Amino acid sequence: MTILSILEYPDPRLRIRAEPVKSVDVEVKTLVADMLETMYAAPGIGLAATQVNIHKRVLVIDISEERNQPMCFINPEILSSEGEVSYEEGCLSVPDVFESVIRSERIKVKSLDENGETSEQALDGLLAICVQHEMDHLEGKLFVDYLSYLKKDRLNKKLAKKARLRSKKEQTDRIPTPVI
Ligand code: GNR
Ligand code: NI
Repeated sequence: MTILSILEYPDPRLRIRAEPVKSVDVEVKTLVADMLETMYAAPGIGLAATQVNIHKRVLVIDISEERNQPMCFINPEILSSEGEVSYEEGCLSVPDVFESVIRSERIKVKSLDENGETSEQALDGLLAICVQHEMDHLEGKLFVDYLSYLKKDRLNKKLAKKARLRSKKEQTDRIPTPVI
Protein backbone atom coordinates (compact mmCIF):
# COMPACT_ATOMS: atom_id res chain seq x y z
CA MET A 1 0.00 0.00 0.00
CA THR A 2 1.04 3.56 -0.60
CA ILE A 3 0.46 6.85 1.17
CA LEU A 4 -0.51 9.34 -1.51
CA SER A 5 0.20 13.07 -1.31
CA ILE A 6 -2.76 15.38 -0.71
CA LEU A 7 -3.31 18.48 -2.87
CA GLU A 8 -3.79 21.75 -0.99
CA TYR A 9 -5.94 24.82 -1.72
CA PRO A 10 -5.58 26.82 -3.96
CA ASP A 11 -4.19 24.05 -6.22
CA PRO A 12 -6.23 24.24 -9.47
CA ARG A 13 -6.30 20.41 -9.70
CA LEU A 14 -8.78 20.45 -6.77
CA ARG A 15 -11.22 22.07 -9.25
CA ILE A 16 -11.25 19.17 -11.74
CA ARG A 17 -14.57 17.31 -12.00
CA ALA A 18 -14.08 13.56 -11.42
CA GLU A 19 -15.18 10.94 -13.99
CA PRO A 20 -17.41 7.96 -13.15
CA VAL A 21 -15.66 4.62 -12.56
CA LYS A 22 -16.48 2.24 -15.45
CA SER A 23 -15.65 -0.97 -13.64
CA VAL A 24 -14.46 -1.75 -10.12
CA ASP A 25 -11.28 -3.45 -11.30
CA VAL A 26 -7.99 -4.12 -9.54
CA GLU A 27 -6.79 -0.58 -10.30
CA VAL A 28 -9.81 0.92 -8.49
CA LYS A 29 -9.40 -1.54 -5.59
CA THR A 30 -5.76 -0.51 -5.23
CA LEU A 31 -6.81 3.16 -5.28
CA VAL A 32 -9.36 2.49 -2.49
CA ALA A 33 -6.72 0.72 -0.35
CA ASP A 34 -4.19 3.53 -0.92
CA MET A 35 -6.80 6.21 -0.16
CA LEU A 36 -7.75 4.48 3.11
CA GLU A 37 -4.10 4.30 4.14
CA THR A 38 -3.66 7.98 3.21
CA MET A 39 -6.81 9.00 5.14
CA TYR A 40 -5.75 7.09 8.29
CA ALA A 41 -2.21 8.51 8.13
CA ALA A 42 -3.34 12.12 7.61
CA PRO A 43 -5.42 11.62 9.88
CA GLY A 44 -8.87 12.43 8.48
CA ILE A 45 -12.40 11.02 8.60
CA GLY A 46 -12.82 11.04 4.82
CA LEU A 47 -10.94 11.42 1.56
CA ALA A 48 -12.00 11.95 -2.06
CA ALA A 49 -9.86 10.71 -4.98
CA THR A 50 -9.69 14.31 -6.26
CA GLN A 51 -7.57 15.22 -3.21
CA VAL A 52 -4.88 12.73 -4.27
CA ASN A 53 -5.03 13.99 -7.87
CA ILE A 54 -6.99 11.00 -9.19
CA HIS A 55 -10.07 12.31 -10.95
CA LYS A 56 -12.37 9.31 -10.49
CA ARG A 57 -15.61 9.20 -8.49
CA VAL A 58 -14.25 7.37 -5.43
CA LEU A 59 -14.59 8.28 -1.72
CA VAL A 60 -13.41 6.64 1.47
CA ILE A 61 -14.74 7.45 4.95
CA ASP A 62 -14.24 6.19 8.51
CA ILE A 63 -16.00 8.18 11.23
CA SER A 64 -15.54 5.51 13.95
CA GLU A 65 -13.60 6.40 17.14
CA GLU A 66 -11.55 3.21 16.82
CA ARG A 67 -10.72 3.93 13.14
CA ASN A 68 -11.74 0.38 12.23
CA GLN A 69 -14.87 0.89 10.09
CA PRO A 70 -13.63 1.79 6.62
CA MET A 71 -16.34 2.65 4.08
CA CYS A 72 -16.02 3.19 0.37
CA PHE A 73 -18.42 4.90 -2.04
CA ILE A 74 -17.86 4.55 -5.78
CA ASN A 75 -19.95 6.65 -8.23
CA PRO A 76 -22.06 8.00 -5.33
CA GLU A 77 -25.40 9.65 -6.13
CA ILE A 78 -27.71 11.46 -3.72
CA LEU A 79 -31.25 10.16 -4.36
CA SER A 80 -32.96 12.39 -1.79
CA SER A 81 -32.14 14.73 1.05
CA GLU A 82 -34.02 16.21 4.00
CA GLY A 83 -33.49 18.83 6.69
CA GLU A 84 -30.55 21.10 7.45
CA VAL A 85 -27.62 20.91 9.86
CA SER A 86 -24.73 23.23 10.56
CA TYR A 87 -21.37 21.68 11.43
CA GLU A 88 -17.85 23.04 11.90
CA GLU A 89 -15.96 21.49 8.98
CA GLY A 90 -12.31 21.07 8.20
CA CYS A 91 -10.54 19.69 5.14
CA LEU A 92 -7.20 17.97 4.61
CA SER A 93 -6.81 20.13 1.49
CA VAL A 94 -7.35 23.36 3.48
CA PRO A 95 -5.18 22.81 6.60
CA ASP A 96 -5.90 24.76 9.81
CA VAL A 97 -9.21 26.22 8.63
CA PHE A 98 -12.47 25.29 10.40
CA GLU A 99 -15.76 26.93 9.52
CA SER A 100 -19.46 26.15 9.86
CA VAL A 101 -21.21 24.82 6.77
CA ILE A 102 -24.93 24.07 6.33
CA ARG A 103 -25.69 20.67 4.78
CA SER A 104 -28.66 18.32 4.45
CA GLU A 105 -29.36 16.41 7.65
CA ARG A 106 -30.40 13.11 6.07
CA ILE A 107 -29.53 11.74 2.65
CA LYS A 108 -30.21 8.60 0.63
CA VAL A 109 -27.12 7.59 -1.29
CA LYS A 110 -26.73 5.05 -4.06
CA SER A 111 -23.19 3.86 -4.76
CA LEU A 112 -21.00 0.90 -5.59
CA ASP A 113 -18.81 -0.73 -2.95
CA GLU A 114 -15.25 -2.05 -3.42
CA ASN A 115 -16.71 -5.31 -4.82
CA GLY A 116 -18.73 -3.46 -7.45
CA GLU A 117 -22.03 -4.20 -5.64
CA THR A 118 -24.71 -1.50 -5.77
CA SER A 119 -26.18 -0.34 -2.49
CA GLU A 120 -28.63 2.28 -1.26
CA GLN A 121 -28.06 3.69 2.21
CA ALA A 122 -30.02 6.14 4.35
CA LEU A 123 -27.44 8.23 6.22
CA ASP A 124 -27.55 10.91 8.89
CA GLY A 125 -25.30 12.59 11.45
CA LEU A 126 -21.58 13.04 10.78
CA LEU A 127 -21.60 10.33 8.10
CA ALA A 128 -24.17 12.24 6.01
CA ILE A 129 -22.16 15.47 6.44
CA CYS A 130 -18.93 13.75 5.45
CA VAL A 131 -20.44 12.10 2.33
CA GLN A 132 -21.70 15.53 1.17
CA HIS A 133 -18.27 17.12 1.85
CA GLU A 134 -16.52 14.34 -0.12
CA MET A 135 -19.04 14.43 -3.00
CA ASP A 136 -18.36 18.17 -3.34
CA HIS A 137 -14.65 17.34 -3.89
CA LEU A 138 -15.66 15.14 -6.86
CA GLU A 139 -17.36 18.22 -8.37
CA GLY A 140 -14.27 20.37 -7.77
CA LYS A 141 -15.96 22.15 -4.89
CA LEU A 142 -14.39 22.94 -1.49
CA PHE A 143 -16.07 23.80 1.81
CA VAL A 144 -14.42 27.24 1.73
CA ASP A 145 -16.56 28.02 -1.36
CA TYR A 146 -19.53 28.34 1.02
CA LEU A 147 -17.88 31.07 3.13
CA SER A 148 -18.98 34.68 3.08
CA TYR A 149 -16.80 37.16 1.16
CA LEU A 150 -15.48 38.47 4.48
CA LYS A 151 -14.40 35.04 5.70
CA LYS A 152 -12.97 34.07 2.31
CA ASP A 153 -10.97 37.31 2.27
CA ARG A 154 -9.61 36.53 5.75
CA LEU A 155 -8.67 33.03 4.58
CA ASN A 156 -6.84 34.35 1.50
CA LYS A 157 -4.91 36.86 3.65
CA LYS A 158 -3.95 34.10 6.10
CA LEU A 159 -2.71 31.92 3.20
CA ALA A 160 -0.76 34.83 1.70
CA LYS A 161 0.93 35.37 5.09
CA LYS A 162 1.72 31.65 5.36
CA ALA A 163 3.32 31.76 1.88
CA ARG A 164 5.38 34.85 2.85
CA LEU A 165 6.62 33.17 6.05
CA ARG A 166 7.50 30.03 4.09
CA SER A 167 9.62 31.90 1.55
CA LYS A 168 11.33 33.85 4.36
CA LYS A 169 12.12 30.57 6.17
CA GLU A 170 13.49 29.07 2.94
CA GLN A 171 15.85 32.07 2.67
CA THR A 172 17.15 31.75 6.24
CA ASP A 173 17.42 27.95 5.91
CA ARG A 174 19.61 28.26 2.83
CA ILE A 175 23.13 27.08 3.61
CA PRO A 176 25.54 29.97 2.98
CA THR A 177 28.20 29.43 0.34
CA PRO A 178 31.52 29.07 2.18
CA VAL A 179 34.04 31.82 1.50
CA ILE A 180 37.32 30.18 0.60
O1 GNR B 1 -11.01 14.93 8.28
C1 GNR B 1 -11.99 15.60 7.93
N1 GNR B 1 -12.84 16.09 8.86
C2 GNR B 1 -14.06 16.66 8.58
C3 GNR B 1 -14.72 17.35 9.59
C4 GNR B 1 -15.94 17.92 9.36
C5 GNR B 1 -16.53 17.82 8.11
C6 GNR B 1 -15.88 17.17 7.09
C7 GNR B 1 -14.66 16.58 7.32
S1 GNR B 1 -13.87 15.73 6.04
C8 GNR B 1 -12.19 15.93 6.51
C9 GNR B 1 -11.29 15.14 5.58
C10 GNR B 1 -11.37 15.74 4.19
O2 GNR B 1 -10.85 16.78 3.88
N2 GNR B 1 -12.10 15.10 3.34
O3 GNR B 1 -12.27 15.60 2.11
NI1 NI C 1 -12.07 17.74 2.27
